[in-house]
Amino acid sequence: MNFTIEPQQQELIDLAKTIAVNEIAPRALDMDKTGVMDEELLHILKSSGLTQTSVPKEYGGAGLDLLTVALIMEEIAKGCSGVATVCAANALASYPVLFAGSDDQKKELFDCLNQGGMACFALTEPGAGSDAGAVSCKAKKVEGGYILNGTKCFITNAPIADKFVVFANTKEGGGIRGLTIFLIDAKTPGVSIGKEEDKMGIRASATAEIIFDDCFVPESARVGKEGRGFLIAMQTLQASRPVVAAISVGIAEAAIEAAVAYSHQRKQFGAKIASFEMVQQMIADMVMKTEAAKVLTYRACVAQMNKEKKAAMYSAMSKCLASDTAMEVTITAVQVMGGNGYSRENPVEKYMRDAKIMQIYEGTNQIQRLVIANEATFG
Ligand code: COS
Repeated sequence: MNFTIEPQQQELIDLAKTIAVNEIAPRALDMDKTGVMDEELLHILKSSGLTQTSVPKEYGGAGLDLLTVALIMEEIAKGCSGVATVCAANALASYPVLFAGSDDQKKELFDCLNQGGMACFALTEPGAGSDAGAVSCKAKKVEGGYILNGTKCFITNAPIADKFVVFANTKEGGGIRGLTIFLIDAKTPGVSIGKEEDKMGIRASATAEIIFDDCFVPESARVGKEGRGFLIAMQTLQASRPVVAAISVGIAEAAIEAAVAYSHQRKQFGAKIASFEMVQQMIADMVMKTEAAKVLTYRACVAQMNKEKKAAMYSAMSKCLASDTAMEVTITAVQVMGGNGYSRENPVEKYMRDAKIMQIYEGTNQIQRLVIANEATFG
């Protein structure tokens, strides 16, 4: 696999690394405890371009390719994967507009992100998660636009978003052929934020319901054609899952770093535990599996960038392998660190809680295996 990172793109990856070390990691445990994103940190992320990684050059952005976005998110996730999730959610919300939006819609969303605005991708509902086609939020056609009614749940960034990319059904009987996308301003009458989740991990990122109550949006808010929403949702998730993989790799790398550092410092039976073969075996497995997940993640980005036929399969494989690896590696890191790993004074128990969501969001790993099996068997 060959890829080159342009010097300008490398600069942003290096900047992400510096910010992760100096600004994110020192605040991570505090944000984990309070469940609130640090305001000053959010400002730093916005002003350094890390919330705008998806903005194309022609709309005033850096025009980053997917691999660079993934490498940036990997660095941010080493500091805190909740923070990486906040930044990546803006990219996730951008893809439907990039793939199907009009020039005006792209301008609207990307101007907002460039000015420090935030966005969210609102697909999930109480009855539509893995079954993304089962969206019951209704968009009824009326004179000049649509009226939306329904509730979205588990929406990352909802409480801080200025723009919502919303999936609603325009067909009477529902079904995937009725799924339609709308770009909606958070201040639109009839839109409100519902219950905010008190989550196990990635607690720096806010997750909440969005409620639409007779919310009128003009026709110009519709992104792409009526009924094209499911296909665009699939294309979006295909593009975004390698980013989840990269965040997972970042978590695993942070866990390895903490476990290795601890193994050099902790002494038992008169020796550093790093010298014990059973500890070495745990570390060898952590490093080996993380490296494999990393290579597959970058491969999935390249497959997506080159529009390879098997890009959807690579995307699903990278997300599935990297998140399973992050889970395993973080559990092992806690084991290496023993009681200290279990303590909230050290970050590895946070990494373990954070890793769990990587196996769940943007399509559970069971769904990823379905996608992989479909392509491997019938593709
Ligand atoms: N790119 C483009 N089109 C795609 C696609 C992709 N990656 N994946 C599927 N499609 C298309 C198919 O080609 C098919 O089109 P036609 O009807 O024109 O033939 C259509 O979408 C339906 O595909 P399929 O029959 O495979 O759909 P299923 O209902 O069986 O569902 C899964 C497929 C389960 C894979 C899909 O619903 C899914 O990904 N679910 C998880 C959703 C998710 O990630 N939710 C998390 C919340 S969002 S953060």
